[in-house]
Amino acid sequence: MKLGIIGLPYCGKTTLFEALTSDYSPTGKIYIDGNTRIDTAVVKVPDQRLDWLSKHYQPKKVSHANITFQDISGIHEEQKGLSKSLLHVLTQIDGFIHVVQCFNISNEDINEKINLLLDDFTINDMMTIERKLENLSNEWTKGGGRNRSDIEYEQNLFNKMHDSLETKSIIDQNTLSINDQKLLSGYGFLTTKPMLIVLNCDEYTYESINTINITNTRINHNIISLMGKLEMEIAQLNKDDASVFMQEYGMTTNGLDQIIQLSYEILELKSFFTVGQDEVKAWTIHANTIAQDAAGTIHSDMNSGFIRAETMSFDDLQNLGSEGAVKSAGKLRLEGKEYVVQDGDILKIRFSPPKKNS
Ligand SMILES: Nc1nc2c(ncn2[C@@H]2O[C@H](COP(=O)(O)OP(=O)(O)OP(=O)(O)O)[C@@H](O)[C@H]2O)c(=O)[nH]1
Ligand SMILES: [Mg+2]
Repeated sequence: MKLGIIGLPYCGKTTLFEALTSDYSPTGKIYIDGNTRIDTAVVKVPDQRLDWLSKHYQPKKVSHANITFQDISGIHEEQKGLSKSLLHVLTQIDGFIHVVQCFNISNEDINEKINLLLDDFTINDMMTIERKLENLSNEWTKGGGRNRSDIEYEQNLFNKMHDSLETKSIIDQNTLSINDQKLLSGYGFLTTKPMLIVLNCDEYTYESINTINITNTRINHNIISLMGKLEMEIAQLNKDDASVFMQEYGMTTNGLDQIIQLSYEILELKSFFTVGQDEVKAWTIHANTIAQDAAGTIHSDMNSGFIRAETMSFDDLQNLGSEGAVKSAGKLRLEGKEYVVQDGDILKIRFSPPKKNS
């Protein structure tokens, strides 16, 4: 899963990227044209449940869930629209962290800063739809190809999305059927992708940021404020020094962990665990993943030969203290392949291995 860190020039993208990835070396650096540069790093998702499980099982190895961040430069204020090569990158990404400069500027300018980029996204999706409608209309006039009712169906769908962009500035996925969403998934519409807005403050604006009325209707709860530069400095300190530093600035939470966890949430990801003496591991799945598919993320043989998933919840294990106690309390379940795996489930997959050719 890949999140792109985007924003206007000098808003603090690289500062945030470096803070988020301070423990990891970037895995790749790509220049896609003269203006655009992409740095990539894979980061562990902090999870207190995994910490507890590794204390409990004392495994040889502990494996966290991962998330990939990309620092994407090259979006410009003065430029009208997004360049073709940049668009290509943005459409491939699963979600965005949109950094907004809230240091050295007055509070009144913040809404404007947020909207500049969001408007580009809206306009871009509109243009894609208009091009598509034009093609559909040509197809209709020419005839001889696809069924006319299929063309009409798509025309209605794309017109509906165009209306949504005009009234709400986004393509509202909630108004689309699952089939329509599938039909549209290849287009990579920017306004359908989840976005976390990070208000990047200094010590002065951080104090007052909560009183700012963010007026944009496209934003709901996916918004967080932090002091990017301070977070980067803290990320480079050892644990003890970091906590002294945080106390000094009245910081009670680790902003970076919060961002990583929120990223996971906006992408609608969940974790299940596998446990044992060899390894305790967090696995990433989409919300609504069924047990057989979850098993497939561990190994394809577990998917094809799936029998049952022995399941307990992390909370039950933590509250009752041992697997034996969970079993005695009747809370160890045998779930079938259609079971929708819940966040925090601990699974043992029973499966029949494929027969070897003799
Ligand atoms: N005061 C203050 N300065 C910051 C903060 N975050 C970044 N800066 C400064 O702003 C400048 C730009 O920061 P970068 O992180 O390079 O911004 P960027 O968005 O990556 O910039 P480009 O990639 O050039 O578009 C640097 O001089 C940073 O030190 C912050 O939270 N507070
Ligand atoms: Mg940068």
